[in-house]
Amino acid sequence: MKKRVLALLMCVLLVATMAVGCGEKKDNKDDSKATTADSSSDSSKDLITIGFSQVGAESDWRVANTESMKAALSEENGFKLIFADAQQKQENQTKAVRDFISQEVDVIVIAPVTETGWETVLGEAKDAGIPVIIVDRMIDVSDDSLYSCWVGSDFKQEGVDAANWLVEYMNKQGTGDAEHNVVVLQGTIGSSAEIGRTKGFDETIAGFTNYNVLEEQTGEFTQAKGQEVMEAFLKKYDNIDVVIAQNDNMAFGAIDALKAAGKTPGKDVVIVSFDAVKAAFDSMIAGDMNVSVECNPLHGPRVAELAKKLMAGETVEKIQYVEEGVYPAETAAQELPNRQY
Ligand code: GYE
Repeated sequence: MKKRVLALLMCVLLVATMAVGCGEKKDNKDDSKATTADSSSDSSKDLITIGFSQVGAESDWRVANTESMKAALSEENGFKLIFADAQQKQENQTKAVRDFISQEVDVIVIAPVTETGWETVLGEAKDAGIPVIIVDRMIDVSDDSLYSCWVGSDFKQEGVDAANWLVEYMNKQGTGDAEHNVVVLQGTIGSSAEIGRTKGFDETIAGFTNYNVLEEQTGEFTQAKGQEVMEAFLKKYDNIDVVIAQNDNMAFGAIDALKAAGKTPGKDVVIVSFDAVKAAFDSMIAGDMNVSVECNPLHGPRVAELAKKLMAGETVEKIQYVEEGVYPAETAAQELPNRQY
């Protein structure tokens, strides 16, 4: 019995000494080291974990977008980024978002492949209390509380700009009243970039009855598919004098197809494109492309700022458009050195 009491007393003493030891440590010199070590592990705990579901790597634009996001959502900037490439398939994005939820990330960022099909999985993110930032393309949901905010381009305006540029160009060439036969290489069907550019262009050009849109077909935003679809158009129609390519990479494919068919893109056939990536400026300088309507992919810094604000409980603007211009061939040589992507 006595032994037990003694053992108990010793235990109490030991615990008390340890407690005092801890208390003392707070004030002694070693404390600075402990604080530094603690704060560094704390700071790694403080990183905001972002799960980013990216569309894929289908175009120069997309690659520039990924680079911008990775650079801005870096550890130095206070983030831990989990990056998932959906390879242009929305079902991969749904899976990625579910993985992010089970990993309990702080914020989910999605560049959606298509606009529809988001309700269920975003409902799951909402139930888990994880804020969602949509970037680049938009989503079509009836309940807009399923995402915190969106940042991207006004794709319909880009389509309007393309049509207006074309009409003005033909007027300047002195062929404003002539018949013009247009083919359109569309992006991924159901993506905001395709929907907006198609609508903006079609609605505007419909106001000019001498412009005939012969056919619109998807080239999936890739160079290879753009070339393939253009080859098929060339077999079917011998009177094409305008190509609207809904991104630069499809335009590059179309240019190759036209050259292979003995045509002179940029002259016999006017090439109107979107994105304004560096390679498009090279193509304009070479005389192959006539214009590229800008679409800015450098969303990383805006997304980083939004994520920090959301984590701090601040309110953010729901919809944010980025500013964009139109770059015709005659400006290309002067503009190329200023291009960031
Ligand atoms: O135009 C295209 C890319 O959604 C704006 O996706 C983006 C589009 C861009 O593949 O090149």
